[in-house]
Amino acid sequence: MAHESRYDGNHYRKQGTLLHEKERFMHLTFIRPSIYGTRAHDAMEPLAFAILAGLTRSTITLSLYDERVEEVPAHLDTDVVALTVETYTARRAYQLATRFRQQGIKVIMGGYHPTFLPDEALQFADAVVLGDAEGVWGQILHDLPRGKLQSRYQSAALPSLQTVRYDRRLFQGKRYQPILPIQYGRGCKFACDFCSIHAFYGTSLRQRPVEAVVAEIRASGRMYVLIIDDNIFVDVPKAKELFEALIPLKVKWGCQVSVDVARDEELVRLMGRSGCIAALVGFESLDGDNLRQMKKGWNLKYGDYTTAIRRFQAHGIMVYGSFIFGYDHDTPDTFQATLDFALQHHLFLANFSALTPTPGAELYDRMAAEGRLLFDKWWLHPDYRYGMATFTPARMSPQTLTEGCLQTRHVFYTLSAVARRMRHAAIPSLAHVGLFLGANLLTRRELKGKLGQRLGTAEWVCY
Ligand code: B12
Ligand code: SF4
Repeated sequence: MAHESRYDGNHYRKQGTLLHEKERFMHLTFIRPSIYGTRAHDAMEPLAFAILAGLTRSTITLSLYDERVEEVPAHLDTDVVALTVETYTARRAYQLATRFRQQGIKVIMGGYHPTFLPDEALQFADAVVLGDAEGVWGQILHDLPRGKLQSRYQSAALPSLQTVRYDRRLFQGKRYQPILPIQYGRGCKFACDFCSIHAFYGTSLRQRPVEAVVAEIRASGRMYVLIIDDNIFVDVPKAKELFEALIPLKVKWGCQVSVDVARDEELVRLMGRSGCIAALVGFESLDGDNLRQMKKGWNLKYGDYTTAIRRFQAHGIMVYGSFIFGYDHDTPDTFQATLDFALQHHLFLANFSALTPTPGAELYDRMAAEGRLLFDKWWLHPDYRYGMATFTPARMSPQTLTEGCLQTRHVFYTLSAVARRMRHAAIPSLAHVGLFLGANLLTRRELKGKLGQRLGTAEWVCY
């Protein structure tokens, strides 16, 4: 619907705001690249674009192509392409960016990877956004039609999450997972050396108002919710406030937590009562020396893993364990010991990943300083394959690290192991059964498609 009252040279007046003529007709296309340029079965709604759409005037035409659920057309009739870029998708993002810049389209990039490596991203983009978009998106939309796009944008202060609005209309009709991803807060109080979260958000912790989160869940009408916060317990009273508010909604939800929360039985009981049926727990390693090396020694401070897992399970929360192999105290025997642990504790899902130094994280700088990195920029290297070791481990060969992870995943996700884990997991409801089976079958399929694949497509990336 048009609201303009008066044309004024190059500008329109819209409800009291001055609007540049070109801005009025601007077409902006959001693109989420997929790791391999092909579909992914675990794709959820990309929240960054819901936020950008919520910050964009209705006079600007918006489109979205999410390569994980649809093909990105070879040619686009658009003024600007805005890509969200993670380290694993950087190669593919640069390929797409090159294609669209050759068509005379301006390219903007934001997200983790351009924040950590803006100079690299700027070889393929006209502008990059460092950090959160909320404080700078308005300026970009102002600069674009005036031909004044700057190469870097970064908010001077961390934007508050009090008024952030998620416009999800762009996702309509796309084949995403039926789970609603929702963000309550950003940041984590810990600083594990391998993690991008601390590198991206520093020590800042911000939360949205509970009422806004509850209203968003209600409006979605969805039954399953994933709270995507990296650690929902960065502020325990706030977490409790959210859980209390979730009880009347009767939704089933999942989240990511640090294991220390399990020491508080009342808290875990409240989680279960409010509908939490699955939690991803970052165990990372069974070895105390490894945990200390990664700055996660606190993982063992509040009790052992077995007690923590039993406590979650006793309150109807299935445990999704995250494990990393390759820290300096791991040996070839670590794989079997960790696999046995995951099977014996009937974990609902598990990640067994080769430690992968990503730019921006402290670990990356340490590995680089120690001369242990095997690739110059593994994320762009044509010889790198997903799941491959990217550095020389202290007590095993890179090949043993790659193969050990592969084999551990393989055994954990064989159909007989899935059936055994499910039989012994004392699953309390049909919703749990559905999630257990659905998520295990999906993960099996996703891993088969991902492991051993080159990032991006065969197109050349100059770096
Ligand atoms: C949920 C989630 C998933 C879901 C999928 C989510 C989805 N939408 O489909 C699943 C579980 C499938 C998943 C998979 C993986 N994930 Co993941 N995931 C997340 C998580 C927890 C939340 C993502 C999210 O919705 N964030 C909320 C939005 C609002 O934040 P945002 O994207 O950062 O956007 C803000 C800014 O970055 C910026 N911005 C972002 N994009 C753009 C673009 C433009 C143009 C602009 C202007 C601004 C901008 O503005 C936004 C608002 O301020 C993040 C951690 C996190 N907190 O973000 C990890 C995270 C993104 N994942 C990560 C990884 C490594 C993976 C995997 C590669 C893991 C693996 N080894 O297989 C896979 C594959 C991912 C892929 N690209 O295909 C890493 C990425 C690290 C990095 N350096 O790139 C993260 C940061 C986790 C971590 N702790 O390190 N993931
Ligand atoms: S606890 Fe999790 S989110 Fe927080 S810094 Fe460690 S790995 Fe990252």
